[in-house]
Amino acid sequence: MSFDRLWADLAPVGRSADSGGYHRYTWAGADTDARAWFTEAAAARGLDLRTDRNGNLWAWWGTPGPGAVATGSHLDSVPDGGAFDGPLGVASALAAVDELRERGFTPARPLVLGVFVEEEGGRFGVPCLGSRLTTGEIGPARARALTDASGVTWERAMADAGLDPEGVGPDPELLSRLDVFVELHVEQGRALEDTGHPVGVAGAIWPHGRWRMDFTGRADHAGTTRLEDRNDPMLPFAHTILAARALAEQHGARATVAKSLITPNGTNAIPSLVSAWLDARAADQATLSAVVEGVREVAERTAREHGVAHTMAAESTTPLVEFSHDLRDRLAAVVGARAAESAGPVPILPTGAGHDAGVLSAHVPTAMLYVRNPTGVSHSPQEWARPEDSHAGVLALADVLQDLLAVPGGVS
Ligand code: HGY
Ligand code: MN
Ligand code: MN
Repeated sequence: MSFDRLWADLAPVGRSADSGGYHRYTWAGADTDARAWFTEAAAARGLDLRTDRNGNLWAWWGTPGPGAVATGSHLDSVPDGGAFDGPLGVASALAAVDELRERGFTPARPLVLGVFVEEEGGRFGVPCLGSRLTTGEIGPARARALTDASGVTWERAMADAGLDPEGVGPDPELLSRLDVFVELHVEQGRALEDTGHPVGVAGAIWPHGRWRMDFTGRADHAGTTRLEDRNDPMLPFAHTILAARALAEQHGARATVAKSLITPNGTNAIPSLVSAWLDARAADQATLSAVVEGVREVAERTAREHGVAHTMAAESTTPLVEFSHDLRDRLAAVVGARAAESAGPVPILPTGAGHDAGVLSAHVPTAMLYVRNPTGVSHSPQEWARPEDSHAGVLALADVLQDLLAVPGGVS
């Protein structure tokens, strides 16, 4: 299976020799090399490669046009991320093309493989930025002004990558060509491990989002400033982290504060500013709102108690995503046809992880396949899937694409 070669070629790109984790940030070194890997693989298969106005890559098998079946995922990573989150869907899509050709299959309509930019938001802070721009969920001006940690704007980074940032924005013409989108992704959880199924189907994506919090205090000397004279932003920040966890437990949700910037970040200087990000997710919108507003209340109250100013604003939010039930069930039937009888029905899995498929689902019938992850670990160098399960994912994706491509008519 060509998957192994594709996977071996991509594996070293952006991989840290120390941790084994990946550092692929949009329009930066390793991400550029990963995009080059896709470009070469597409060219080697005679696919018609195009870069859209937002920098997403699209490799066409057949004349680009309406009624297309689309598949794909992303190549960027979280800091020190795993090998599979994103790339598994891209490599599997390329290998599925090879599998279909080995079967002697000829599509009755176009197939297009997509690679979305900035899915993790690892450099510019807004996840699924490429698909949000394409669907109009985020406006061009806001996107162009987004900056990375060193102050480089999306606009500048895109121009440095040789693309025209003035062109970013909604792409209704591209969306009109997509009849259906199927994303294969490593499972970010371990539900499949307890089943006999190497491949599962996505049910829904939890509502989730990211909120930026700024705690503005007063810089002063750590050794000479009396406690009663301090406006130390670290204290409401600390209360807020613990409150996020307590509220998540209380509501059966997820809340994480994993990124913060402390200014000036000196051992002996009380900070003037702490910026921090809340990542919150829950099975329904009301629960998510209860968690977020609970965090806001603690942050504001404890900031006041310490004479610290506080602001909190959403940087990205995603509502509940219910994938198309017809498509979901169609995929489950196709995947089930190859599954072991004894394994029972193909699992339909909810997830707290966001995906470009989730963003697209408001515009195009969308579905996802998950490949079994024995530990469930993700966003970590420890993320892993068995080679035989990755192969099962390729065969399942090829089966699903063949089913969708066999007839010229659309599913939408
Ligand atoms: O954060 C997420 O859920 C996804 O990995 N972007
Ligand atoms: Mn991810
Ligand atoms: Mn992903």
